[in-house]
Amino acid sequence: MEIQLLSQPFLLLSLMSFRDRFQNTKIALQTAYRGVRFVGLGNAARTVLYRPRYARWVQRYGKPQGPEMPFRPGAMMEVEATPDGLLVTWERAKGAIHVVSSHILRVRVVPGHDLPPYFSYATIPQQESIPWQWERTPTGVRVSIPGGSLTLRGDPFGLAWEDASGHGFTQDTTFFYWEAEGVQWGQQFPEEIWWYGLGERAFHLALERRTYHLTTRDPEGYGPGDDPLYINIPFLMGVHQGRAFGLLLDRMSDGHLTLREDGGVEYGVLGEEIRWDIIFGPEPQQVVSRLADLTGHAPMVPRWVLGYHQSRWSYENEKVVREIAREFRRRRIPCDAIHFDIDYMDGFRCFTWDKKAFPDLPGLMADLHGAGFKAVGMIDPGIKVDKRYEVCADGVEKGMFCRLPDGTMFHGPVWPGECYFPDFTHPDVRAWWGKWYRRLLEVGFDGFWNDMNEPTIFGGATFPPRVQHHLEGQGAEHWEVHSAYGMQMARATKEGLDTLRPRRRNWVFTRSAYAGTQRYASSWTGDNRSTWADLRITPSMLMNLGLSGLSMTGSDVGGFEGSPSPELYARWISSAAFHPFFRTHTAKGTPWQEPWRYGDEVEAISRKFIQWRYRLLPAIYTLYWQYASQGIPMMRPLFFEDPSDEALLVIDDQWLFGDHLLVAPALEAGMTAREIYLPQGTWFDFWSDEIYEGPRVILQETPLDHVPLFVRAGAVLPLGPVQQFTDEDPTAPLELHVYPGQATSWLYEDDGDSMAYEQGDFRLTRFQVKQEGDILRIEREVTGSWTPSRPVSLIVHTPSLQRVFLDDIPQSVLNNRLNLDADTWQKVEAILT
Ligand code: MIG
Repeated sequence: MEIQLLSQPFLLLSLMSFRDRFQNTKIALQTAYRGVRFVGLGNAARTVLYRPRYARWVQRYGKPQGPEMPFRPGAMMEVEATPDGLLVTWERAKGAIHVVSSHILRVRVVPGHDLPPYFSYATIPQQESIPWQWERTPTGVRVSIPGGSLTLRGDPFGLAWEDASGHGFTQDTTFFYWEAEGVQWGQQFPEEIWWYGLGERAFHLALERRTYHLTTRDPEGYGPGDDPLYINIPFLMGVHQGRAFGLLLDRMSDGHLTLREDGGVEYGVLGEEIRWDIIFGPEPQQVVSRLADLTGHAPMVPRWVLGYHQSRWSYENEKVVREIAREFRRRRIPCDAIHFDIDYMDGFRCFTWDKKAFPDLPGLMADLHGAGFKAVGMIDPGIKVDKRYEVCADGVEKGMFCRLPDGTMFHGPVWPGECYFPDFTHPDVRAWWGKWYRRLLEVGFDGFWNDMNEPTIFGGATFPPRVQHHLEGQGAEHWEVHSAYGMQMARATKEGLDTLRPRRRNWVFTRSAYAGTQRYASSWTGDNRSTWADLRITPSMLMNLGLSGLSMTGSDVGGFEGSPSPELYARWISSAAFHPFFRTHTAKGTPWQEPWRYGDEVEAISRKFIQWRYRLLPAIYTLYWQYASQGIPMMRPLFFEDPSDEALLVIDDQWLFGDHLLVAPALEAGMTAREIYLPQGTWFDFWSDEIYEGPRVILQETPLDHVPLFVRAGAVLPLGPVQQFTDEDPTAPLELHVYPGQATSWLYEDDGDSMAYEQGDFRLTRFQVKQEGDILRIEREVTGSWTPSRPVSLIVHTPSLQRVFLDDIPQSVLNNRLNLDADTWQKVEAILT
C-alpha cells in the first residue's frame, strides 16, 4: 500500500521512471499522451493533492504495525482435542489444527492466548465429516487424515506435512516470529521443488525464484517481470518428484513471499494471524479440484460469454457502436458481445449514461440484441461526490460509504473526480449496490465489468490503511481486507444481479480478485502491452491463474497499451481463440483494434480462428462445465499429463485446452517453425490427421495462418457449426469427431442461459472409445433430461476403413461419416436406457 506518483495521469512528470518501467518508449509516449489528454486538469490537480492528504492520514492515524520487539511462540504448553481438530497453546501463542476435509488441513496461529473465531472470504463451509487421528510426538503433535498428515512442533516452532504415501514435502521450519512487519515464517523445501500458482503473475508458468508481493494493485500498465498486479491469490502449488500439494496462505492484508534459490520459502504478512490451508494431491489436477472445493466453484456462465468479445476504451457513441456491430456482421466475423467502457456513463457516474452520446440507449440495445450481440457495461467502485447525483445522495443518506477513523467519509480522486467508496464488506451495502443494476438491466445491458477495484485511486494509490470496514460485523481497517475489496465488489454485483434476475445466469467480469473470486466473476489480465514479450507471457499468466482457482480468464487481445503490428495481432488472436476468455480490447488514444484493421490477410486469419472458436463451442462449453463442476482449469499445463516428466514442468508456450486438445501456437516475431513437445500417448494433427507417437519433440512450420493443434487418440471432439453468434442456430448439426484409440470424453449440453440445469435439465454424455483391431467401439452413457433436437454426425478420423459400433450396434460408415438425425440419435439412446 505504498503510494507512488508514477502513474498514468502524470507521465510527463516522471518520464525517467517510465523509461525504466516501459521498455517500449513508443508505448510510454502514447500512454503519457493519453494520461494528460484524457484525465483532465482538475483530476491531475486532485491526484497531486491526494498524496499529501494520504501522508497526513498516515501521520494522524498511524500505519499498521506489529510488535517492536520480535517474539516467538515459545514452548508448546497444552493440546486439547476438539470435534474437528486440535487447539494448541504455546507460551506466547495460540493455534489450531482444523480438519477441513479428507485432503485438506488448516493451521492457524495467533500471538497471545485468544484465537478469534475463524472467518474467511476465500473459503466456503465444508460439510464432509471424515475420520482423522492425532497423536503426541516427542516434540509436538501430529494430525492425520486420509490425504496426508501434519506435524506441529513446540520450541523452536516447526511445521511439516507429508502426503498419504509418506512423501514429505517440507524440510525444516527456518524461522517463525512476530515483529513490526507482521508475522514471519520461513520453511525449507527440497531444492528441486517446482512452484506454480500465486494468482496473477507476469512471469513464467514455473515460477521464478524471487520475491512476489502479495497485494492487489493497479500497475497502470505492466509487462513481464512487473509485480504485483491486480489480483492477489496467495496460493502456491508445489510439485516435487511428480507429486503435488497446495498451500493457501489465506490473509487479505499485504505481504510478500520469497521463493528462494535453495528451495526455501519466506513469507511475511501484516497482521497477527498466520494461516496455512494445506491441500494434498498427489495429482496436480486433484489439488486444483480440491482448491475449488475449498474456495468455491465458478457458476455456469451464459453460453455467449464463451464467444468472441470486442471492446475498446471506448466505443464512445451510438454511431461508433452501430458501425462496429455492422462491420462484424458484414464481414462475417463472428462476435457475441460488445463492451461499453467508462465513457458511456454520464460524467463517469455509475448507473447512468451519457444522453448526448447515447440518445436512445434502449433502442441501441434492442438493435444490438436483434443482431445477436450482447452488451457488457463497465461499473467502477468510485461514486462521484455530487449531491445532485442520486447514487451519491442515497449512499450518503444511508451511510453506505467507507469512513476514516474520525467518522468522516473517505474520498479520493478517480475518473469522476473525488469519489466516495462503498464498503462492500457490509452485507447491506452489497444489497444496496446490487439494486442499482436494475436500471442497467432494464435498458438492456447483459453483463457487467467491474474495473478499478484493487481499489485504485489516481496516482497509483489506494485507500489509506485505516479506512474503516464493517467486515460482516467484525469491524476491520482497510489494510486488513485490502486484497478482498474487489472481490466483495464483484460479489455485490453478482448477488445483486441474481436477485434482480434470478432465472438467468448473470455474468460479472472483474479486474481485481482474491482467492475464491471465481464464485462471483470471471477476470482478465488487465493493462498489458502490445509487445511480443507480453504475448509470450500470456499463457503462463492464464495457466497460473487457473491453477489458483480462477480459470475463466483471458488477456486483452493485441495488447492494451500501444498498437500491435499485423503479425502480432494475428498471432495474438489466433492463439487466444484457445484461451478461456476471448476478447480484443485496447486503451484510449490507441489506433482502432478490430480484426479488420490490419489488412486482408490478418482479417482472414482472425476470421478463420474466431470461426474455429465457434466450431469448438460445444467442446469449450463442456470444458467450462468441467471447470464449474469439478474445478479443473480450462487451460491446463502440460505437466498435468505427467508431473514426473521434468521436461513438461517448464513448458508454457503449449497447453491443453480441455482433456484432449493440445495447443502449440507460435508466439514469437518472425517465427516460421517451432518445436512442439507431444507428451506420452498417440496424437492426431488436428489439421492433417497425421499421427504422432509421444513422448516426442516435433518441428512444425508455423505460417501466420496456422496454429498447431493436436487431438489425443480416443477422443470424441464435438464441433458445432460456424455461427455469427453463439445461439444463432441451435438446431444446426453437431459433429462428433472420433479419433481412434482409447479414451474417455465428455459432452455437456443445456439451454445455455437459464438455471434449469440445476433441476437436471441438461444432457451429459460420456463417450468411451475403444479400438480392437479394425473395430472401433463408441459407447455412450447419457444422464440428464435435456433433449436438444439437432442431428448428429459421427466423423471417424481413421487412416483405414474400420467397422464402427455405436453403443454395440454396428453402423455403416460411408467415407468415414455417419449421419444420424436427432430422432435416430435419441433412439440409439432409447435402446441404451
Ligand atoms: O484507468 O476504463 O484495465 O481495461 O479500458 C484506466 C478504462 C481504467 C482500466 C482497465 C481498462 C479500461 C480502462 N480502465
